[in-house]
Amino acid sequence: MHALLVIDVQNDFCHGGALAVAGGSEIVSGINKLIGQFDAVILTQDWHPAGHSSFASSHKEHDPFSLIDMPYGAQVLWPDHCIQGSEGAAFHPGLNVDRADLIIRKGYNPAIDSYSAFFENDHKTPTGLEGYLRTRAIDEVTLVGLALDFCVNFSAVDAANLGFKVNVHSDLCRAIDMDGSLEQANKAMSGAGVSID
Ligand code: VGL
Ligand code: ZN
Repeated sequence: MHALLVIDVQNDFCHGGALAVAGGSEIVSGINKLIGQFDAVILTQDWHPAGHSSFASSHKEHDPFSLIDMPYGAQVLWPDHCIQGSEGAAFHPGLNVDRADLIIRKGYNPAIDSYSAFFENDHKTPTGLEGYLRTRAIDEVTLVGLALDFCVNFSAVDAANLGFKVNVHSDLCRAIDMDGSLEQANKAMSGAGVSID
């Protein structure tokens, strides 16, 4: 059983959004075309409460895209984005969401960011997705979406470490690419056994 995992194709990561990823909107129609080819379709939705600890606005004297130390490790500080219930947190209006079996929300814990669809950034607190996949006998996942060097990367590496067969369709992903993050992500994914095409 093979699932398509569509990562964070939300307005804030697309053209005009609060944390727009260059070319983010371009992947929507290609993702829609893929959706029919899988046994299961799962969407993730970045879903932060206002004042989330990953927002630069929550830390005095820190600019967006700077790094801080959190109890669980280094954290990039982001512009406010994907606030629960906001238009920015909604899926891109062109994405075919009707065929999704499951929507998994992440980043709702005010104190911990969650790039991965499987674990929060402490690499311990589960989102529940692993159990969902296993109980549906899904052993292979293909990932597409935003952003390739953050949420797609962390999700793909976690999935591989959990023992799933993992593919990333990089033509249906776009990257933020700050300070070599894309190169680092490609290394991490390859090292974990993720196949990237
Ligand atoms: C993401 C930064 C902050 C992502 C989410 O979807 O890659 N990046 N929140
Ligand atoms: Zn986020």
